[in-house]
Amino acid sequence: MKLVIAIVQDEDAGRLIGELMNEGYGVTKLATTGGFLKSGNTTLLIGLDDERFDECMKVIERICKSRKQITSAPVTHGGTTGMYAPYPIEVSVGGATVFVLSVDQFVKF
Ligand code: 2BA
Repeated sequence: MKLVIAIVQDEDAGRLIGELMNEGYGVTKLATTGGFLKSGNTTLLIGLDDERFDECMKVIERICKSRKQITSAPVTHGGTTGMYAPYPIEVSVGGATVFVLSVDQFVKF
């Protein structure tokens, strides 16, 4: 069994969850915040059997789109973080950032 942790953009989350649920996956949605942009994104926890892993990754890849975003760059000045440079930068966010973990044990009470 595996646990897929997928960080996706909010814009894609609803459709991705719908599709995964239709396909019979169990999904938990967490409201999360990206450390760099400091804006909201969505993290999905998906526990699945190994045989379903490839199919799940294909669904994520198909639905989650990469988008450009303009932001002011967070900078560090003399150990002080969280200040912003006065010029905008363009970053490419997502499709999806996916971590895959092997699950030792899965228990439901
Ligand atoms: P954020 O941390 O808000 O990052 C948004 C996008 O900003 C990133 O897109 C990347 O293109 C850019 N970016 C991030 N850190 C940067 C830096 N130090 N300098 C320049 N540009 C930077 P993605 O790579 O697609 O990441 C989307 C979101 O996935 C991230 O949002 C974060 O929430 C998560 N993420 C990405 N890599 C991660 C990792 N190694 N561990 C945990 N979460 C991660």
